[in-house]
Amino acid sequence: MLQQNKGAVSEASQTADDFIEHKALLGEAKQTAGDAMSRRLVVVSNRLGNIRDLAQAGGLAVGVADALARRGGLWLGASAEYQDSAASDEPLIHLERVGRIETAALALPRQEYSQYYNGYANSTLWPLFHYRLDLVDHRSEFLDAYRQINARFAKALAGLLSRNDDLIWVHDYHLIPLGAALRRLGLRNRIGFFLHIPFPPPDLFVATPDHEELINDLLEYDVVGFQTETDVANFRRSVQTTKSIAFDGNGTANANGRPVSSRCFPIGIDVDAFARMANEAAEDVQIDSMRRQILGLKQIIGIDRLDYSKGLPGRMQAFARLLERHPEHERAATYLQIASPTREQVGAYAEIRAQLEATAGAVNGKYADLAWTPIRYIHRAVPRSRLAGLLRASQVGLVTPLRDGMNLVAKEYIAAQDPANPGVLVLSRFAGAADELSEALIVNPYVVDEVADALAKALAMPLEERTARHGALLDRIRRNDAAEWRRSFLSALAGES
Ligand code: ADQ
Repeated sequence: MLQQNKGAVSEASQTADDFIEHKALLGEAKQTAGDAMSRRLVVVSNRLGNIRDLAQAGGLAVGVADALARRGGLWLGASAEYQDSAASDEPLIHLERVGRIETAALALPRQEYSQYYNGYANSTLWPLFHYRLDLVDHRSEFLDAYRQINARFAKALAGLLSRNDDLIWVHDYHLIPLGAALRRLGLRNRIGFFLHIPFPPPDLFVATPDHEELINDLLEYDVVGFQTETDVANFRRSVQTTKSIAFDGNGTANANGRPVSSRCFPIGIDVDAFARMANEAAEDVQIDSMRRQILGLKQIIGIDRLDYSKGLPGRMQAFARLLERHPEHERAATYLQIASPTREQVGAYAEIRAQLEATAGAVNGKYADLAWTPIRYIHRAVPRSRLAGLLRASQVGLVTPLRDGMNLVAKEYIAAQDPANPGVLVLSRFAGAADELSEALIVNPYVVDEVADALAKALAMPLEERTARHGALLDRIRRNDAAEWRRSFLSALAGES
């Protein structure tokens, strides 16, 4: 049921205007750090995670749902339903409660949403932040829609807040201007922003004519969080270049008379939950694995959204090079690539799909015989429980993005392994995860021979070396897991660290 924001539920009955008036009556509430756990958490992301079925949820949803469930909280995201074009400009929100979590799905105008999501977010910012200036599409109507949608999110959120000590946690590149839009509405709450994707170096960042606006927006947050130290350094240098504002030794800068803290919070996974799922593999996954065991076939696996940042054609070429340079792997190794459809309205994604299908076809055409298909390529979303089983049943995890904020599949591969007989992770040095996972075989994905040789090394690695590497990696992903990620971000957001 969609309803007008005003009066939707008692707790959320204020409009933005009511809220500002209410705040004026209260006066500027003093911001104290307080106990992060006692303050309501409000999460905002472009889409809502599936909190009814967390087993099927990845990344962000796993990371924040637990915090929301424990302390109670609100999650605002765009609705899958669009706003009727004849509707008034009041935010149209569908509210639902699951346990202690309230979700608010905001209906947005279709055309404006598309120019914001397919346009500015995924045709301008995504390629720019993944160092792909060649793919950046600048259009003034994209930027206008991006700002307009962020203003709609801000108005909706202001109407849903009931307390000025609610902690607000904004996620990802879709919502960079949200903090500034909330400030314009008079909000003085602590607001934090976490960027899930890389932040480019200043030389690339200034290639967008909007760079100064984006930096001004980011400086309106109290905490700006990144996946890696490299991203933090790129951000700080970009602030220095565009605004001549420097960060101190603690990563804090003084902008607009307020401190802004910038730090790295590497995202992690729920290791035990993923390991359990991997252990309970579906029957057909087990049968497939037994069949390979009987045939003596080892499996290399890749799991990704079909995105040009993931380096998929190069990965297939590296597998073909493995067969060329190490012919003992012909009929002895097989490569399974699951690449789920994503952002198909954006031109660059149609191109990568065609390129990948052509590469898979060419390699199979050259090497396949009746008993052996070198590359199995699945262009469909696969349930997570199945993915976990497939990761466990694969002797090599191949994760070779050209640029990636973190890459959770790398961590999921480690969690899924049997510690007594683990597989080997081959990981791109350009994934944020490479900073933590140094016991993986780290490769440069641009050098096909290097990836092919790492695959050969992984396939031949003795048990003793595999268990030693895996043990160290497992320790690392346990230390930096999903709980630690949200604990450290929320403590910084509450001003406690
Ligand atoms: P993504 O680019 O989506 O996320 P990634 O971290 O690898 O990249 O994947 C997120 C989740 O989606 C994982 O849990 C994975 O299992 C799942 N997934 C991937 N491919 C799938 C498929 N084909 N079918 C089903 N599920 C699939 C962005 C950033 C990353 C960052 C995350 C989290 O680009 O760098 O790690 O956010 O911050």
